[in-house]
Order: sequence, then structure tokens, then C-alpha cells
Amino acid sequence: MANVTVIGAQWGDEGKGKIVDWLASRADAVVRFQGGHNAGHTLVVGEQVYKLSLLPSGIVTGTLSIIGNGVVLDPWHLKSEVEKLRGQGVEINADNFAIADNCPLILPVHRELDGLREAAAGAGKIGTTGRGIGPAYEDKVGRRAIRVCDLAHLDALEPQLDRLCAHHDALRAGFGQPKIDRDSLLKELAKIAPFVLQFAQPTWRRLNKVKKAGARILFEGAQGVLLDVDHGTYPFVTSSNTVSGTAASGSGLGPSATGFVLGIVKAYTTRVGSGPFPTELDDDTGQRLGERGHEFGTVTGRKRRCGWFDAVLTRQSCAISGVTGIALTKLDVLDGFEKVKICTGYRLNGKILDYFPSHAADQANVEPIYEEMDGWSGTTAGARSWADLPAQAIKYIQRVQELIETPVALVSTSPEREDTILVR
Ligand code: 2SA
Ligand code: MG
Repeated sequence: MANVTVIGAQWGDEGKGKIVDWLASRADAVVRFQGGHNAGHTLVVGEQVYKLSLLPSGIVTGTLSIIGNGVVLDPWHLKSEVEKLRGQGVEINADNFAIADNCPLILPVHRELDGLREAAAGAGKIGTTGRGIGPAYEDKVGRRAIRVCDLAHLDALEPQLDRLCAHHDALRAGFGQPKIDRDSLLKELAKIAPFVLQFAQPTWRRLNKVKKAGARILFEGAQGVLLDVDHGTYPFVTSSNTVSGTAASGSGLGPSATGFVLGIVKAYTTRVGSGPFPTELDDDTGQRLGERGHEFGTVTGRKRRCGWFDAVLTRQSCAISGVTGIALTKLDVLDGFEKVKICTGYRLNGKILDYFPSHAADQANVEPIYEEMDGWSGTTAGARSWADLPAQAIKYIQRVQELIETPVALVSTSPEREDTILVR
């Protein structure tokens, strides 16, 4: 296996966790390069179910797991996730786990601001995960962030904290909130610092070292391309770049290291949170997809919106992210549907579009143009080779591949690691 970058090619929740876990067992290092604990990956290994939101999926297999500089890190959440996994028997130590020391921190004030803004926005809310991701990235870009390496220099932190507090106190006043208690924040940081620092290092060095030694590196993306802050359904996006290119900048390895770009694509479409969703189904079919696909958020338990496969959006994601091949997941959720539909274009103001426009109003107004196919009566669940698949399901896969102009590299047929068909 060469290096692989795994990204979601829709709105997240494409089933990356399983694929990443499957690839992690064949990799020497796994790196997360963007996002934070807003991600939610469910790994099923035998009888055990692991729910990860911040830690790289390699942690479960004992593979070197790295949180890269592109991630925003909530140190208190980190501690609880590490403790939870240790409780499930997972070994986590400074040999198999490292955190970039230039990673910005998510502080309680970020989480509070996330919540205050969402509450104030009413119907116009983004539907964030409420984890403080957006405000933390704002502080990073605004050059006010407290970073992991600052935890080793707490006595020099006061001027930085003052700048941070001045910015946030003004925002908080607008919401009728008291000023930040700077001293107690400093105390809390001092308390959590040793836990974080035992794993902290310039991870770009470690990664470059293992790369030189021939390690196979897996870059683990979170969320999906349609939530990318540049290319997604802005402003209904997350605050990081979720495209494959971020694997390079968010890890400290150049773009030549990112290797095969594997886009994870669900056989239908889901979205959690607000924002445009052309193929959304507000009817029994949407309900059926959600129930069969267990479409609830790993992190927040929120019900996901469901709809037919959108080939226009996925083709766009694959192009923007330079996807080499896709892993098609959750095909079994479509088992037993008499007819299945694929969106092949949009109608907007009397015109036909073969791409998703940039403006929010246009995104909200496009009407999907569907192609209908016969469904299949047999089951695809648990299939491990083409021969196990009903002929009509193979036709569906081939049609998806054709429409998104990207080859199918893998088909995943259940949450189990081994229920995977390798195409090439
Ligand atoms: P945020 O919290 O600022 O990143 O939210 C901004 C938008 O990004 C969406 N978002 C996600 N969408 C799908 N899955 C995500 N992770 C969890 C999961 C979600 C959960 O994998 O199950 O448990 O609810 C994720 N993270 C962020 C979010 O819905 C907003 O639209
Ligand atoms: Mg998820």
C-alpha cells in the first residue's frame, strides 16, 4: 500500500471510520489533519464498538497515530476520550500517539461562543456540533490562539491570554455574558497541561522521519468536501478545509506525500445540520433510508437528513479533491427498494446545470433531475466479491462510477472490517 488520503466526498458520515480502520491495519502511521472532536467515527471490530471523535482511527489497531497541526484540540475532551478508550482496553502511550505541538487549542470560551451564536441565530443557525470548532479556528487565523506548545510555557502566557480575553470579552458582552475569568482559565490550563504535553512534539519531524524510513502513511480526513470552508455549501460549512490538499498542510508533509486520494461516498446522501440539500427526501423514502442506514450523528446523536444519491455533487467533490478512486459505502441500505434514483443534473431558473453553483440562494433553489433505475431484490449486505452482488446492484455501482467520472476502488457492504470488495 502506498500512502493514502481518505476524505469524505459528501457531507460527512459516509462511513469513513470503517474504511480508515481497514486501511489503518495496513498502514504504519495514521494522521488527522483537520477538524477536531466534531468528527465522529464508529469502528466495529468483532464484538467491540469504538466511537472516536478526536483520536485518529489507527489508535484502535495500535498503529502510530498522530494529531496534526491542522486539527483544533480540546485538551479536556482529549483526556476523556483517551480514558474511555483505555477503559475498552486500547493501549495509548507516547510511542503510539503524538500531538502536534503547534496545534491550536479549543477552550471553554470557544464552545460557549459556538452555543451562544447558534442560539441567537434561530432559524438561520448553521447546526454546528456545538464543540467550539468555528471560534477556535477563528482565533487561530486571527493569531490569538493558545497552542499546545504554549502549555509548556504557562508563565509566559499572560500577554497572550490578555489579547485573547480582550477579543472574547467584547464578543461576550454582546451576548450579555460575563468576562472570562482569566485566572481560573490559566489554572485549568495548568492542570491539563501535563496530560497533553506527554504526547506533544513537532510531529512534522516524526512524520518526515517515518516517511524517510518507508512508512506507509494514512491521512484521515473528517467531515466531507461539501462542508469545506472554501468549496462547501457556504456558510453552512465547518471552519476547516476538508479537501484532500489539507492533508499536506495539516500534517507538515508536502503534497507529494499524500498519495492515493480515496473519496468515501455513500450510496445515497445524508446531511446533518442546516443548509441546502437538493435531493433531500421529506417523505417515507427518506424515513426508510434513515432507519435502514441508522442515520444518527455519532457525536451529537442528531438525526441525519436523507436523500437519493447526487452524482452532480459527488462529481464536483471528486474533482475538487483530486480523488483517485472512491469507496462506495452502505449500498445495502438500498437493498429491497423497487426503484432507486440518481440525481444527474439540476434545473435552475429554466436552465440545466451540470455543477453545483456557489451562491447560497442558487444552491437552495436548484431542482434535481433524476434518472430512475430498477432496484434489486437480493441482498448486498456482507458481500465480499462481485459474485455475491445482485446484477442490478452492480449496474447501480457502474452507473455511479460513470456519472461521477471517478473509478470505484472499494465497495463496503457492512460495518464489519472484512465485508469489503476490493476493485483495484
Ligand atoms: P461545526 O461543529 O462547526 O464543525 O459544524 C459546522 C457544520 O459541519 C457539520 N459537521 C458535521 N456533519 C456531519 N458529521 C459530523 N460529525 C459528527 C458525526 C456529527 C454528529 O460524524 O457523526 O455527531 O452530529 C460533522 N461535524 C461537523 C455540522 O453539522 C454543521 O453543518
Ligand atoms: Mg461521522
